[in-house]
Amino acid sequence: MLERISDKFSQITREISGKSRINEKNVRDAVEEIKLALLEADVHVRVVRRFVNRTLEEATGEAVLKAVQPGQQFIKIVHDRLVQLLGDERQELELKGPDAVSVLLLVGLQGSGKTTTAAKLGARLQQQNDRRPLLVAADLVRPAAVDQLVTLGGQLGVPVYHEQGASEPLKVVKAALKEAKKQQYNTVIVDTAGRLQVDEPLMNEIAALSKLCDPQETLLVADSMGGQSAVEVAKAFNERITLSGAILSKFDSDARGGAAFSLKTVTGVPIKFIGTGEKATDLEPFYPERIASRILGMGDVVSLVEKAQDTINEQEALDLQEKLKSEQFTLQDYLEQFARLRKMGPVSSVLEMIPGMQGQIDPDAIDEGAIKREEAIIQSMTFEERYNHRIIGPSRRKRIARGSGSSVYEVNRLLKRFDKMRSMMRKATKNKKYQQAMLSQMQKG
Ligand SMILES: Nc1nc2c(ncn2[C@@H]2O[C@H](COP(=O)(O)OP(=O)(O)O)[C@@H](O)[C@H]2O)c(=O)[nH]1
Ligand SMILES: [Mg+2]
Repeated sequence: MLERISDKFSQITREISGKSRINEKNVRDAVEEIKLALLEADVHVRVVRRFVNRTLEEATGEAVLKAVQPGQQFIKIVHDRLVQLLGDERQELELKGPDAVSVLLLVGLQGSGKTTTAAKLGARLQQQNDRRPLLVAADLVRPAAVDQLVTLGGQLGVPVYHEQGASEPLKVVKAALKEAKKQQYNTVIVDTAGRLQVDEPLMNEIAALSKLCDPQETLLVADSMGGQSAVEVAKAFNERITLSGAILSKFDSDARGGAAFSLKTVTGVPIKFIGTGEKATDLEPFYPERIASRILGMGDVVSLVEKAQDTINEQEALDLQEKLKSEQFTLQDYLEQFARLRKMGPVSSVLEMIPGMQGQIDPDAIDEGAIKREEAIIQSMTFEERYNHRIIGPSRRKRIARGSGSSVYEVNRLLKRFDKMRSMMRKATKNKKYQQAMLSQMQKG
């Protein structure tokens, strides 16, 4: 699945993420390589051009080039752009509630995987408590098509409505809808006939079927390996009968991903599922995010960058540094650091990331309980006190101790330590080399 395009992209990301500094030329070179990779993957040329322009626009800005980890920032931009090409959010099926009948009309060329996909969808929906699917054999062109669906349905335990020897799909579908009402099937999946290419008789038949059954979902099943021709097919269908989504079959055999990358942008039709094999379970929801990460060979990089961004973004890091330098680092900041950093793991590993702390602390000596008590103490202070702990007099210390379930001794000790730590940090931040190390440490997460 996507081996070729993944290889290319992983190579590009490896190269650029290894650089500690990048300039505009590095970015342009990388984007050029990406462009070639996309074209080679059979992505629509207009889509590629747009991708290139937007990525360059975003990635050559100061914010990226001057970032602490510019390579990773760049990759993040590419990643987000790819996600956008693939359609952003995961698109669910939009069906009526369980008390009404929802129809899914599957359309596409011959051999694109409609019948297989109909069965897979049936099996999938049957797993849901609120769905009672009925498959409908409305491909009456190929003699074996009805039998194929009946066999698949039988294997999966999904009922199939079919009429032996029927020749009019409209009649069959009409009868199937009646049957669904009667038997309380609420999800009717109609398998239709394909042609070798898009032609008038096919379109007419599909349009008539669509009119008859007023489908909630009209899903194009397209062979992923077709690349741009799959996109052309989608366009043709969508012009005649509005498609609500596409299912890319045979995604498992598609090394390039051209269809996946162009379809949404060119036609506006979202990809809802991918077929990933011949078995009934080989149907997966289409997650743009996961595909993009897979292609970049960076599942973990993205989540790491996001984690680090979530934890502390660069602006915050710089603000913090400024505060440290000017002695405006307050107990509130200290508290926020703990809260933020705790999200990332055990306190002991996280403390190493606090400015000025690296190498100053023996991680084994850290008592997590003590840190929780410190947090409680700070939380018992007013905001004013957190911003300027020097105003905390003896009676307030007593109150704070009581409020946090600690002793006055512990409150005093915290305040003393905080003063000491702050002056230590201030010294550290005046050292340029140290600053750099700190920032990169913080960004790395
Ligand atoms: N590897 C793979 N094969 C598939 C997939 N979907 C369908 N096929 C195969 O493609 C062929 C044509 O499928 P079929 O459902 O009969 O296409 P239809 O003519 O559109 O109904 C069959 O041999 C299927 O097993 C898929 O996601 N992966
Ligand atoms: Mg078929």
